[in-house]
Amino acid sequence: MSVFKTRLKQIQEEHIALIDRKNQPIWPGNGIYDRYTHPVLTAAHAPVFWQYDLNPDTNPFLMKRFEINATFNAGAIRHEGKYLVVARVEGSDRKSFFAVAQSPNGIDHFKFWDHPVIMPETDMPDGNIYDMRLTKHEDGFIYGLFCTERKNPDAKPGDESSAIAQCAIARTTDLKTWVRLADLVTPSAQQRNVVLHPEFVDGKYAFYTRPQDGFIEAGRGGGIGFGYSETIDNAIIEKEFILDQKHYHTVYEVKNGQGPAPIKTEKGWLHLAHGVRNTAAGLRYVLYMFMTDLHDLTKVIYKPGGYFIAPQGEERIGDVSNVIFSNGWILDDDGTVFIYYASSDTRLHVATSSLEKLLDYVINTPADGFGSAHSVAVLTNLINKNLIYTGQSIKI
Ligand code: M1P
Repeated sequence: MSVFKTRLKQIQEEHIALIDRKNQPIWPGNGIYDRYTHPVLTAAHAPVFWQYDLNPDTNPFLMKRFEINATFNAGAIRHEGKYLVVARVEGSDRKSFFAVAQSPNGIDHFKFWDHPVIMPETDMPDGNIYDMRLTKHEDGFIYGLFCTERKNPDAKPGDESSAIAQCAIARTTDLKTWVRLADLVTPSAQQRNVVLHPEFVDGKYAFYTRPQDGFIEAGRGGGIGFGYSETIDNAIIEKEFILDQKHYHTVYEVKNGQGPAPIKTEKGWLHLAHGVRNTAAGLRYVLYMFMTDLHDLTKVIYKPGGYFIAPQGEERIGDVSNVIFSNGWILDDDGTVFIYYASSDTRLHVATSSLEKLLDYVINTPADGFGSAHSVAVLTNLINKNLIYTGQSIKI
């Protein structure tokens, strides 16, 4: 058999085995959600026909002609009975683009659609696009808000890193054909992690924003912002309110950002967000949750202290290590919640929970008391209640 044919057989068999691989929950977990044994999407999930020229005459060694480096930070939606993620796919050239992968059950057998998303551009071409948040809005469209990054026109000569991040807006009804609208205009120099609220608020479109001074630094940006626009075509937010501030010595002390669009519950709007702190080993990204009031969207009514998901085991390592990031979740009809989170800017995982469990977690987990003594008091209270309840300490 030729090199070409031998390699093709091996590559195809390996790929089929990967797509067919079943995912199993890892028990007992923490009672809040279940992690799974395997990531749901990796670079290796990219179809063979994306990566190789499959003509033996033009590619006799069956070399990769288009290397996929990573598949991560994905928007998510249940659409026509399928669990869909719109993943950030990154090539070896560092450019990200979007591609839809579908699964019959939300936890395994994720398979990319044949073509990546053809995202139209505005008259300012995008340098890089990533991290789409999907919102099924009550106006009837599915919106994808994502970061568009372009070289900073004011960069000093020789500075090839300085960039401007802004919120791009596109809409669709089928996730195949996308119409690009104008980028969101806000009072802030840069924007990332912008999310469209699913309902009108006083007839206006409402946005969760993340004002930031620089490309990396949130600076005086303060936290997760919120603002309104009269329209979605040429959307403009005149004023941003900070609804969830960054805070000294917490998991969101350097910066934070809204994850997916919040889920409406009878108790309030359930939010998933990421928080960033600095360490001697660099930035550490974790997920946390909070809830806002049903009627006053700028009022946080519950906020558990600490992280909800932090990197564990192999999740800690990747292109940007020590990062957990999420921009997609799906609430199913039976109350199951599929949380799609990426690890270390490299791969995508799922964790499953339920609305009932997440409400219990958000409402009943102690808030951050902003000091060690408070944490010890909370722990002591729990220990004492348990000792009274069980009548004794557990002797080992
Ligand atoms: O590398 C970690 C994350 O960094 C950025 O997030 P933030 O804007 O909060 O700093 C984004 O580039 C995100 O894609 C990435 O996962």
